[in-house]
Amino acid sequence: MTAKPFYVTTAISYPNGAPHIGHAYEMIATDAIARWKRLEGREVYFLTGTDEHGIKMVQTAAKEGIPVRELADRNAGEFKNLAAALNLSNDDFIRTTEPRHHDASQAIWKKMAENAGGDIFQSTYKGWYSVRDEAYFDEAELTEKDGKRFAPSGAEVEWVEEPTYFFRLSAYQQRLLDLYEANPDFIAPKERRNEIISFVKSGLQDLSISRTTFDWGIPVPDAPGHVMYVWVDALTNYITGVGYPDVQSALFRKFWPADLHVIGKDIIRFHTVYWPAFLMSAGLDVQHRVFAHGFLTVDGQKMSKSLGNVIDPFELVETFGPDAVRYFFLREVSFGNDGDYSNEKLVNRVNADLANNLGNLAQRSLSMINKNCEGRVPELGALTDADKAIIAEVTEALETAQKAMDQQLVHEATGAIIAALSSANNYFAAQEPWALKKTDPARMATVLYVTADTVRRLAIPMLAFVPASAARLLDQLGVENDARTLDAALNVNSLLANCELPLPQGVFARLEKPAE
Ligand code: ME8
Repeated sequence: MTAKPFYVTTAISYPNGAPHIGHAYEMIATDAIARWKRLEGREVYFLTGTDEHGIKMVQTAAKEGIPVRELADRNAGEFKNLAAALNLSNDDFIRTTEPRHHDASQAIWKKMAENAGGDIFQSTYKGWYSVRDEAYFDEAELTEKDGKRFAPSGAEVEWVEEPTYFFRLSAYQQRLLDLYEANPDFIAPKERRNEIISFVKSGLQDLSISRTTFDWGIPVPDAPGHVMYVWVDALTNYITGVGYPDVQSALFRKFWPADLHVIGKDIIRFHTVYWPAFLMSAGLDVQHRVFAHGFLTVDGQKMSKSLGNVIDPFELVETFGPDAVRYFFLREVSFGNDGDYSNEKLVNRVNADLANNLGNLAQRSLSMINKNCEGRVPELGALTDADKAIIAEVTEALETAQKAMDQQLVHEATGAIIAALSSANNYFAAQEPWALKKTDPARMATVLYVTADTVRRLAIPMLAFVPASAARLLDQLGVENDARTLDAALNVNSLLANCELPLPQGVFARLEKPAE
């Protein structure tokens, strides 16, 4: 087992509104990845937070008639609450309005400006800007309708002309292509990688990186009137979070470069083109990998305030509980593709996999142990072919899940575990331990042991996905905390015979679809 540290981040969200399920989804998936790495025995640092500068924040606050800081404070609090409601295991929550982040952003700016080539220069930006995307666009990327122009996201763009600082992005074209070439796993999923490579090959323009028409941002060092373009400071959060500019700090040395940035598919360019170029310019190592997940729709439709179908993640957690919500997204959406939410799909998925499959197996085996084995882990006798087959299948499922998680294919990992649980349910039904009670109690004990050990081995990886419920299951099996690792899950038959177990209690209640 490798004990290499692992640094993973979510994107930081704009707190211009309350969090929606797209934000919740990204948090959940990243948390599952972080928890899995901890189960591997790695020291993990998991960062999430809010991206509080930029013109979008200014405009939203103006619409609400409140100071920008008030808007940022209110909604940043909501994002923090969401992390807690979803039972996230983040080690830090960064807000880009914090002093530590101002220091880091100004420090990286200076490094880029001082770089041998002098990567920052003053000029005038003339071009299109999308406030909703907080992004600049070339004329060629836009579509036109009724005299208005729109970015690929559908957001309207506006013409801006202002004196700004530029980052010499054009100088990084070849170095970026070399980076992608040398690191085939830098961008995932694969199709995204090809898109980015052709974008970079088509030629990179220098990037405007300061704004002069508003002041809600981090001041550019020694340049009165200029604040940093929001994406310069936003991306920098990933190094602020581990102590930059103190590159000698223990945190920075241990965790930078980040192992994985988890983001949505709309912001790949920022993470795989701009960010590595900034890092190279500042003389810092480039992150190892970026995984872009898909977008969520609701009942097949895009979420929007006007359609009134924006789902409040707090309400979801309130109705179904955090583990059900987590599980649904992790299993139902193929990570990297778009996904759809509906109450019905959630209820069906959670009932089928958690209540009827995992919950059922645990409850049936544990209550038989309670009644027939004096509430103690039974003795294991000689193994039959059927026992050996289910044990081997569980081992295989754990290996498949590990391979999937190495690629962040969370849905495949959960799928492998659930498939093994189905087989275990079939094994239990076929062995009919209840019928063995009178005829062959020793054989009954073996079947119950094999089943309980199977629940143990499959509940351990479930700690990454449904942490609270899986922990309750492991409590009921008397599994000590230090035995809750993937190595321990690979160890066969390590439940302690004769260990006294607590009274079994159902962990997964069947869900009802809420009334519309
Ligand atoms: O982009 N489904 O912030 P953000 C799935 N501040 N994911 C979604 C989604 C949906 N419907 N809507 C948004 C920003 N996301 C920047 C990031 S990082 C240095 C700065 C994802 O609040 C989106 O793709 O618009 C992004 O990864 C995250 O939620 C935050 O989006």
